[in-house]
Amino acid sequence: MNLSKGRVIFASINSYTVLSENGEEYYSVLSGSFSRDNRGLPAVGDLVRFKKNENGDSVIDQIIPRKSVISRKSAGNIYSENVLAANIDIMLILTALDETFSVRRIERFLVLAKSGGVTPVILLSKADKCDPISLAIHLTEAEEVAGDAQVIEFSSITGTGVDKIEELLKEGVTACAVGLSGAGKSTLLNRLSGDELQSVKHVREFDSKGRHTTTSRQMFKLPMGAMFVDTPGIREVGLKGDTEAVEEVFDEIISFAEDCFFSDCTHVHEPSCAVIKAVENGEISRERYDSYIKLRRESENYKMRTETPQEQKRSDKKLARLIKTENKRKKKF
Ligand SMILES: Nc1nc2c(ncn2[C@@H]2O[C@H](COP(=O)(O)OP(=O)(O)O)[C@@H](O)[C@H]2O)c(=O)[nH]1
Ligand SMILES: [Mg+2]
Ligand SMILES: [Zn+2]
Repeated sequence: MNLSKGRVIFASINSYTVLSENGEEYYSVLSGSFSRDNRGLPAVGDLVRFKKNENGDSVIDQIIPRKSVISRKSAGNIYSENVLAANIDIMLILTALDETFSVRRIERFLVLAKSGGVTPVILLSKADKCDPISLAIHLTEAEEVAGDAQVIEFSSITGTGVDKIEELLKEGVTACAVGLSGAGKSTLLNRLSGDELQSVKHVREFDSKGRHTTTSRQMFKLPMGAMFVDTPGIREVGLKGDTEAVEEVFDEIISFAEDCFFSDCTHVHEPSCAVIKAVENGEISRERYDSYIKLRRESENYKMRTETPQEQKRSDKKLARLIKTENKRKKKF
């Protein structure tokens, strides 16, 4: 079979747009022999092998292994993975400098980035709406949770800080913007791209040959060279079972754990716990600690629910223990 290589630049329910290596766009569906193995369905950013048809459209046959992925837990009570984008280099975590500002949400996205092998950058948007004092406070708050991630405040209206974002978006880079609906992702995309992408929110259409007739799609080429994925607003950012990613994001908390009495200390109820001590004497903020426990529990919960029956049995016991320790913690604080 004569397969071509391309990249998914638009994905919806069994309907995709694939950009071929020579820059042509093809309307695509999955082939009958599409192998789902454990990567699931194609997502925006996926590199795929696809077969062109005589009528000008195409079928996707397989996903080429991903080098990174932005994925979360599916919404609600479903314990499965929902891939937002694949093969992403930089996750642009947008948080508006207004009443929606939340470092807790930033922490969540940082875990998602670490977990998927994506470099996070924290973008504080709508700087024009924020007075200098609040701006300085929010900037410090963001830097406190950022770890090694860069923090940039910017405004798509005045252009402040946009040059710093542009510097990151060179040829060969794929960036994905995430954040609450209304955080300013699409406005940033428009600012970065100039006028060409005004049709961001238009419904896409294909001509009879299966090619795009509008400029609308989910992944865009920016004038500075990078590809930019604009995600629709994300309301729920459920974590999957990557507890190591949580520990990485909260590494200053973990660094205290070396001095805990028990080597398997959960830092919830144990005596001589150096983490709890650090919370009590103010070296770790209560909010930061609570956030760590919450995200860790969420990850552990996912992990347990996606295990095999044998693993599940062991985990049930562990879960019971966790609930017990959690109740003790509630009594304690
Ligand atoms: N004042 C101000 N408003 C902005 C800025 N960026 C976006 N907005 C406004 O915020 C609203 C939501 O922006 P949008 O880009 O659609 O957010 P998205 O849901 O994250 O894509 C729109 O009314 C924008 O005009 C900014 O830098 N400053
Ligand atoms: Mg948008
Ligand atoms: Zn401890």
